[in-house]
Amino acid sequence: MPHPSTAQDSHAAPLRLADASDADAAAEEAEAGQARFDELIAEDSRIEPRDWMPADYRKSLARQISQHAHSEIIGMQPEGNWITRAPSLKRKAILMAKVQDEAGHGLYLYSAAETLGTARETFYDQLYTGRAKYSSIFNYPARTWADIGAIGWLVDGAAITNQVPLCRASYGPYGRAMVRVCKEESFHQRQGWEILHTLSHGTDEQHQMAQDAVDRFYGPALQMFGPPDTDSPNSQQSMAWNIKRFTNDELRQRFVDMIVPQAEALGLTLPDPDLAWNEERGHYDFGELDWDEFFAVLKGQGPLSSQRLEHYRRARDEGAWVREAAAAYARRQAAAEPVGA
Ligand code: FAQ
Repeated sequence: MPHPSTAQDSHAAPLRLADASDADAAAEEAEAGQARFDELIAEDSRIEPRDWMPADYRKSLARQISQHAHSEIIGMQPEGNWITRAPSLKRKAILMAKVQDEAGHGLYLYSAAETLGTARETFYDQLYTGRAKYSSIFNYPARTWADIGAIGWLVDGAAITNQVPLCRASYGPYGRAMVRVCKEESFHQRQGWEILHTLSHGTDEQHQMAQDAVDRFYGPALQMFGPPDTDSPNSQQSMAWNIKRFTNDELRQRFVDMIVPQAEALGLTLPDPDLAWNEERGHYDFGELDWDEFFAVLKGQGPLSSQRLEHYRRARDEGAWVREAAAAYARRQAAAEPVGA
């Protein structure tokens, strides 16, 4: 009878050989995958879900796309709050359509994120448990009807400025989702502009309401582009991967340049005494934003951070029976109708 350790060794040796050849094959595959990935990025082509991609690329995309999806979903709250109080039937119908669009954007984005290999329930749980980030802007209250105008004009305006370049993001499902999202965001921005224009040219009180909304939303809207480039740990790599095409500061500048003449046309002022045309740069200079406030909001200390999350949790809990019923129905349908029948 062989010695126990000899017996073990005689079984273990071929296994180690198999392990080694598997590891070699995996390394070769990764090397070829990386080379193909680098080639696709260098020629500005798209990466698709079944393509090999570096683990960090996958992780960073899942991070950005899921945060983006969460923003759309939480972003329904400030405006949803005004559906019952919209000043006319027409305004109510428009606002309902807009809020539904935001839900749709969230769903396209969760679908795009899911193609990276993480189930959407995992992303939902990250939001539910407060571990996920979503856009800082949605932690601010919509106090008056004019805020709905300011959200459309400034928040959707900032979203479009940020998202148009994302239509060219290297990850196919994300870029394609952005094309449709941007078309809808353009309508959203337009309706916000129209609300503010009406108020701005209404009574003195209405004009003041519009000005007050712009005063409160201007700074937080500029912060939607993210921290200054010097404080943006993800930008450089995201740009090397052709996910982001411009830095946070570049897009912020583009947005300021766009809204200054629009504010003039609205008859409203932007609340920044340092705002001035810089002939040499060919851009508007603008004042420093309150970055302490921004980072506090990111830590969950925004004016309505806990309320937003609580509302999301309540809606999710109360909707559990609908999801269960839909899943049971889908199972029953699948059992009754064999695939291809
Ligand atoms: N709020 O290194 P960076 C909308 C985080 S959709 C919260 O510069 P990155 C439609 C960032 O995630 C609005 N967190 O990061 C709508 C990172 O954290 P992490 C949402 C922020 O990714 C309208 C850390 O700080 N849009 O409005 C914010 O390169 C009306 C370091 O920052 C998108 O999500 C922020 N503002 O650049 C709906 C667009 N900024 O993950 C309803 C897609 C940064 O390392 C009503 N996303 N952080 O822990 C992007 O373009 C980018 O992710 C940026 C941030 C530009 C947001």
